[in-house]
Amino acid sequence: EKWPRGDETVWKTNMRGVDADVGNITKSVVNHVQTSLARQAYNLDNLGAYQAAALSVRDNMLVNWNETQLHYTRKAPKRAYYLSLEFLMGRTLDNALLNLDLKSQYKDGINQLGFSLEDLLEEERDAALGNGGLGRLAACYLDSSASQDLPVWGYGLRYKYGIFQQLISPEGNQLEAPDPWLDNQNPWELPRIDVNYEVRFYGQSERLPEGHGRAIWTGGQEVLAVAYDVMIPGCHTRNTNNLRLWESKPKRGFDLNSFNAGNYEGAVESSNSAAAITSVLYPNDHTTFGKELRLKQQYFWTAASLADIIRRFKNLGKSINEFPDYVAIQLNDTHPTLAIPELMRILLDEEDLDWNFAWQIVTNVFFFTNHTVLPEALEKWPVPLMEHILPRHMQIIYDINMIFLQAVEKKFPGDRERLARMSLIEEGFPKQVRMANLACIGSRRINGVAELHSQLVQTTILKDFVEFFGVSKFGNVTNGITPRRWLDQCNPELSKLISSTLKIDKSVWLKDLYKLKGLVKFAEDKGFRAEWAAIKQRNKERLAHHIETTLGFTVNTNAMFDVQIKRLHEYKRQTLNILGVVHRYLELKAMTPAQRKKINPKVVFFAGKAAPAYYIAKLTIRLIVNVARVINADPETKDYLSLYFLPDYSVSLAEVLIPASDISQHISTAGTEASGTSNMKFCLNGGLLVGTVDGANIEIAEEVGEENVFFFGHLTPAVEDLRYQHVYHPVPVDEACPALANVLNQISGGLFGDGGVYEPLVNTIRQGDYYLVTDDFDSYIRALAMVDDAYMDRDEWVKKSINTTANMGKFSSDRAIMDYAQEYWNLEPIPVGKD
Ligand code: NBY
Repeated sequence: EKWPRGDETVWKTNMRGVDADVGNITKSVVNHVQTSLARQAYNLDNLGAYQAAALSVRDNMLVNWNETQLHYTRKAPKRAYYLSLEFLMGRTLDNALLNLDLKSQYKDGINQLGFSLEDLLEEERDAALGNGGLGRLAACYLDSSASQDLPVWGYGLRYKYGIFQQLISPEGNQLEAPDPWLDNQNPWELPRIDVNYEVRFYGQSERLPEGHGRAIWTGGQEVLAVAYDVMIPGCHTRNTNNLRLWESKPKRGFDLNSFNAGNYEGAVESSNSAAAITSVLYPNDHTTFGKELRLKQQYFWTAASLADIIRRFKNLGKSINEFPDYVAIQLNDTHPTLAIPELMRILLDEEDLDWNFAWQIVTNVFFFTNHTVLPEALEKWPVPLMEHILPRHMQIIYDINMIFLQAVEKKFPGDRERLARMSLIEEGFPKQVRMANLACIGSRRINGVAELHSQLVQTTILKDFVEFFGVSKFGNVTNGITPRRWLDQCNPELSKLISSTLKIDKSVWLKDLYKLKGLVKFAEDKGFRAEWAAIKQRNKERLAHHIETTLGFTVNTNAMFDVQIKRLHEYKRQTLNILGVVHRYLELKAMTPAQRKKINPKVVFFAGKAAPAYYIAKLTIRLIVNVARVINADPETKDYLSLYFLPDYSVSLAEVLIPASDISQHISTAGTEASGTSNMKFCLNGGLLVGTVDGANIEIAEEVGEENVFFFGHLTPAVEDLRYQHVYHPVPVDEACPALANVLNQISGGLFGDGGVYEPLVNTIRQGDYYLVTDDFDSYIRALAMVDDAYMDRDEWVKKSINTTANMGKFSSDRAIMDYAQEYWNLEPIPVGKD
């Protein structure tokens, strides 16, 4: 058949490229207002204008997207796929305009049409398809893959509802409301009704008698997975990658058999249950609940993604044993681990390969990233649930386990405890499948997300596996962040100052972040320091303005801004922070007015969501809100200390908070925070850290110099011992830490409203103190005092700030993604339009 059909010149002359010209931009925006939106100039509001602008930008992205996909198809390189149940994308328009280098033209065009681009940007709802660091990391890696011209696609789920909206009741309780982010239509997605797969659940699996591990899986429920594509533009490159999100639909709108039998409700119910699979993101970070629907989400998504990947591979016309030469699949935590038995099922039952051959392919395709060593976060699925929903996969998991344990027995004869620890099945009532063990033995390589964390993975949760496979199967890729969103987009003034100072176009240093080193020498330049400080001040005013307009509070912008923004969790120790605030408040109260005048004024900001069922985390929010209520109203102290809990933390709120911070807190108990990524974002924007010797804090200090980080607290090796002591000697807070005891007594005594309410929270410290608040409190208070002292010498502080930003090159997600490409996936950049 001839392609293109018809007259080739008609096709060619009508194909458009990216329009950079303001005249064409206004033409395309107006065209979208008239036709796509069916609206007119006289009744167009900001939302409509945003949608038209977004559709116009989308047209430009699509030109690049099409070209990129065609280019990849022609070159047929090895591709990598990033499987993540979460992509915390935030807003798209500003990022797309910057990556396409079209922002100033659109600004002019939008102005000519009587709107302001800044206003339109605010109309966009965040795509909040993630919980926290893990989901945002996936989004940064997509940006870097496209920017580095790597052929990488993301695969995820198109949740109808993203992470819940957080409301705070007058008493200070977190309330959760749904996040119907698709209600205004989403201009950034392309429905691909023609790209769909059937996914089976339940039914029966029958092993074939002479089957070499083969079986036939039939019956049960079949659900349709429909693709939605989201374009991922690279920075200053035509490469535009794809994020494919699956939506679940009933295979037929109605089950006609039930319908004909008069069971109308039953028919509708089956259609409801299919759609339920992708209806909502699970709002837990760091705990698993073994919910049936969550398991169905995981299988639905891995099955559809693998079917799609295999179909694309088969179009190359290669033989199946070449699969690992053309495909690498990165598992973002254990959530997609079912892809391992699913690929085995396809190779055995559909491709007729024998077991060993299939297993060899599988173990060369998958790569696994671990994001936590906290025991409560390690995914386990009850065997009875797995047998019910995925009977074939349970058989395969048993087969994998049997063969694996035979090999372990051979290497370590008679070591029954080792076998029990390494088994894919944890004994108990019920038995459970250990997903981390499965991900580990089914993958080519395994990595942690910062040096310390990767060491802990190898010496704690996967120690036995290191002894079995050898250490070379295990590695580290320290996390990174995209400097496009987390500097150029969120802090445009700083970005401009950097370009003009270094005399390097931002398109260059944003893609080679080590270039920031050139700023070091300007730390000694007085004029430069003044400009640097003035930008920080304007960012503080921008945040204050945001708070004033959204919450109605007037924030003191002459104060130091101290920020802790992250999911609420005991291991992250927001408790330590709020107890520190109370301590500071009590000290201020004890001072004379003259003494107070010498104090460095400070505003403390918290933001973050608690998992809806995490009682202690929610109580911590309540305490913060009520401490804020009291101290912000105290006329004696409010000029020196104020406190805000900003509701409904999001990517967009982070973009306003981070550039405004003088200091931020990353204060997890040593050994518990795998990496942290907001620590990198603050430092990149010239904010300093107060933190524990944990996660990526350690590597940040290595890069920027220990003199520029305020470290405190016990080190990882001490943690286990201290905990052990607490078990046998319930923490004598009064002797161990009188300052903390005083704070706890004030809270219990009702200084911030009914003290009884906070007893369960206070008791986590008095009894057990698993996260060592008592052990680290004095050292924490001393670190904060050092922060105050350092801030008093503003010139020195600004030097620290400049030196910090200047030494953040390592933490670009471009470095991280190239590390994955080279050391894990064996992937080459495939730039569009350069050959
Ligand atoms: O991943 C975070 C780590 O805590 C942080 O230190 C690290 O920087 C970041 C990126 O590597 N982990 C995280 O965000 N985890 C989750 O959000 C999460 C979500 C769901 C579940 C477990 C963890 N789950 O089991 O459902």
